[in-house]
Amino acid sequence: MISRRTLIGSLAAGTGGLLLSGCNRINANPQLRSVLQSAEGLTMRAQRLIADRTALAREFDAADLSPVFRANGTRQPAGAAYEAHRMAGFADWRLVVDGLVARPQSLSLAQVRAMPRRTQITRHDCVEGWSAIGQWTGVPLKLLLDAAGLRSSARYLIFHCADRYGQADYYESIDLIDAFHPQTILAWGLNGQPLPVGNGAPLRLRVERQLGYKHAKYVQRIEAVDSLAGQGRGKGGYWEDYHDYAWYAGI
Ligand SMILES: Nc1nc2c(c(=O)[nH]1)N[C@H]1C(S)=C(S)[C@@H](COP(=O)(O)O)O[C@H]1N2
Ligand SMILES: [Mo]
Repeated sequence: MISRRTLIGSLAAGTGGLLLSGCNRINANPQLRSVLQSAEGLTMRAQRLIADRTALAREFDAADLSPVFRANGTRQPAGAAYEAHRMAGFADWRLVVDGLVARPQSLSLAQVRAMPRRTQITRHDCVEGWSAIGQWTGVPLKLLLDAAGLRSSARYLIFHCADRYGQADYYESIDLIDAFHPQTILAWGLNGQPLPVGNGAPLRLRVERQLGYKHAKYVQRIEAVDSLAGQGRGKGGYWEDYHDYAWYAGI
């Protein structure tokens, strides 16, 4: 597995600047770079990071779609329970939204699909060094959170997945800036079709300002918490816990 640093370099080189974020633009400007290396730059850098986080990820046209959207990591959760759901067309799948919420939710796939939807064509960037452009359709996460009524003590959302990866249950987490970002959706459709099993059926997270491993597939429960400490090994996700990946994987 290549490191995240290597990946960013190779992605940036391979996409002719598409992925270049504020940091790369700053690096090209020696004067600004020296300011940012100073103590004063610390504040500026922090502000820029916060300001940038609400910006939209680039959206593409239908002509840009990858011919095949690769499936990566778990391609089908093991075990009889998931297999039974798959055979039943996920009719009995439930999405639970609980934890620090006023009104815990347990929604069927039909109920999730009946909610207002957003469709977006975006590029997925995996740290293993590949990217793909797909069209995702799903419910804005904000609408699920509004239905559940987040308590003011909530700081993070944990996405509990139906698969194990390696030795542990796959999970991921995001903060509320990403949770309420307009392009953050719980997707049930890919390229105009129901989400394939390989890509996370029946529901998977799209959190477009972050790298691929943050996009939890096979989501069965979204838990609002005030700290990441009680989950897994405490670093906020499977890759964070077991492979030292960064919790914040913003792009
Ligand atoms: N539940 C679960 N979610 C997951 C993974 C996984 O193995 N299990 N792999 C992650 C990684 S590393 C990537 S790159 C994307 C792959 O999404 P895709 O299969 O649609 O390409 O899912 C992410 N979410
Ligand atoms: Mo990935």
